Amino acid sequence: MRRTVAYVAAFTGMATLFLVTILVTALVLNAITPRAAGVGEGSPSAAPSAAGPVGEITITAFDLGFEPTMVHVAEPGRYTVTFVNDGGTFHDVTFADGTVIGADGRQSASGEVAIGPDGMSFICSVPGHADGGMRGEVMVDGAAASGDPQPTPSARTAEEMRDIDAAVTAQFPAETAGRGNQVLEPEVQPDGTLQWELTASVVEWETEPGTVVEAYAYNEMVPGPQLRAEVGDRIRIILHNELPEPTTIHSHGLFVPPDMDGVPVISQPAVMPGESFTYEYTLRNAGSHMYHSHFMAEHQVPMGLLGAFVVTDPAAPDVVATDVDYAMILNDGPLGFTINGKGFPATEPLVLQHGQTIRIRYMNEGLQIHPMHLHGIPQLVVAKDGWTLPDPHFEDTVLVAPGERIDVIVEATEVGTWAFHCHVLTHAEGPDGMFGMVTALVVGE
Ligand SMILES: [Cu+2]
Repeated sequence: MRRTVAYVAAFTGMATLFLVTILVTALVLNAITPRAAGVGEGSPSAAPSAAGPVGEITITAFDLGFEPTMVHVAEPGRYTVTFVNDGGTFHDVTFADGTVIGADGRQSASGEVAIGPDGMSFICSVPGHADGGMRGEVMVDGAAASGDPQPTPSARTAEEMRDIDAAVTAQFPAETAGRGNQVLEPEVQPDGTLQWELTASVVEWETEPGTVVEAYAYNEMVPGPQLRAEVGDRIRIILHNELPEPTTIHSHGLFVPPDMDGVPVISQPAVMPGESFTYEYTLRNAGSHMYHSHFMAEHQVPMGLLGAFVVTDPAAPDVVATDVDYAMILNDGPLGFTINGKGFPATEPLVLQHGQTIRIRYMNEGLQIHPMHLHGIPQLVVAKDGWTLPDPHFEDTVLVAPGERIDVIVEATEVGTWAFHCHVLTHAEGPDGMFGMVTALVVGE
């Protein structure tokens, strides 16, 4: 029933947006200059003056960003670009005119780019990296000093900016391949033990329409399958490692025996490629918990080795029942800024009927803080890290730090469509409009 409501609302929204999408897409196709057209070296377009370089620019890349993000030059013209890649993996600097200069990790490269009077934006064109923060801008200081109005990003007109923004938003909720965070029913063993098998492997994952990145996944989904059980349950998780590197699983927030804690050497040997490992224990504490890799976790977790582990306690008198129970996993890194493995406009809207309630279990598996701001309706904060708060209180922006789980209850008192996004604004909006950690709460009549 609830699923039907969500489906119908999403479908209706998509149908109404469909015509708009067609119109706006036509406009945008005319407006956007091709970005990564000239992959290779040099600029495909001629410089304003064919004379030699007027100066030098140095841009340093790291995982995942540029230093500086704002490059100041004194005048328009052709510049020599030194690209230093301090990151551990391939990055490039792709300018808005199509000029691409790339280098493997710990390598450098050079090239030339022609900067016009309004400056030029640049990104790393490796899928997911621009959304992960690899964006910058070359600014021509003389232009600003001349008294002219500030140039708009990439020298777009106001109409182009409006139409590009509208074209992205009109796609919401966009279809993409794969859906993470799906509840995986356990296989109940003869002795009552709840058993799940999780296979870690490398997959191709579509984070937003047309953006397919390499990801690490449990059972081929990002986030991995959602596990649900009750306090007192005996549980068994069998991990199969099909990655090209070692891994382990740590059950984050749960009381477990020390040899089930998933830290290589300290609790167990690393699980090598082709090997399996069985985690087994009895659940002692309820709450919004997580499971994730604890081997090179700074790499494997942002790549997708994470999932929700929700433990309920039917005997707990202080836990409020809601109509909808929703785990919202936040992540950042090589897959971009994601909510349950997807970036806007491919994020999933939350759909409620007027008067219904939802428990949102925020879980931050990323490396950055994400203050989650819901428009229109306050959020009642009821639990932190699985522990019920003695003082539930309202917030409109709920800060979720790395590793934290915050539970909120939202009552659908206000009919309408409400934006719902991370309020670190660079996680939610860019020169092409909204992206990343943005979704919506839709409250029907
Ligand atoms: Cu954020």
